[in-house]
Amino acid sequence: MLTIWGRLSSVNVQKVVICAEELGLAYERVDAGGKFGGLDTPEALARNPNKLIPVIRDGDFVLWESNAIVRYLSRAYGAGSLWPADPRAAADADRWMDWQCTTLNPALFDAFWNTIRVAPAERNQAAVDASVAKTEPLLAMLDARLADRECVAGAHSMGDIPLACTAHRWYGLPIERRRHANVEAWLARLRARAAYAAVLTYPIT
Ligand SMILES: N[C@@H](CCC(=O)N[C@@H](CS)C(=O)NCC(=O)O)C(=O)O
Repeated sequence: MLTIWGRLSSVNVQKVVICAEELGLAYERVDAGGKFGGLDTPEALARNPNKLIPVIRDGDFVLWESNAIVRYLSRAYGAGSLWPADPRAAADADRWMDWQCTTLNPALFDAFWNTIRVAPAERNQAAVDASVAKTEPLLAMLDARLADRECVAGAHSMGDIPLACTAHRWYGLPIERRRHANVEAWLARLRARAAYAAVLTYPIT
């Protein structure tokens, strides 16, 4: 049985849960992190010395880093579906996963942090504005990518999962944003899948 440690309000945990749901895996999710704590017990530290979630255990194999977990589960249990059979399609999906964690997520983080996690009186509006200004061109890039494809790597794949979690967060922020019709349509298509619907209705907190 697969065990997933992490609270569902974390985008990084959301990725792993969507992946497990898409693959139809039997799993147990244990709330950890945030208000649940539990990241600095000796057992948790042995699983992940970074004191972060998500972490999984699959048999005797323990793994942390959300995108690495999505890749592992996809390759182990979704060869030919979440893990595309064509090496170029797999690399394409992989590339968009890296882009999510190295480029898109850092760009929108300040907008998320200051509008959701920081008390209104302490909000740094300049940081929100800078973050939105950095994120909009990236979403335009994703929008162009999705102009002639169902999903980022063609057919639905692991590449869509991290991006969808970040896009869900973006569209849940109380900010003014531009319309990106292809991104919005892609996110709606993903939300229509049971695995995404189970997670991407979770409020942004
Ligand atoms: N690069 C890591 C980042 C993990 C991370 O930052 N996790 C956050 C939640 S999104 C965390 O554990 N925060 C501490 C907490 O929730 O208590 C990954 O993608 O898994």
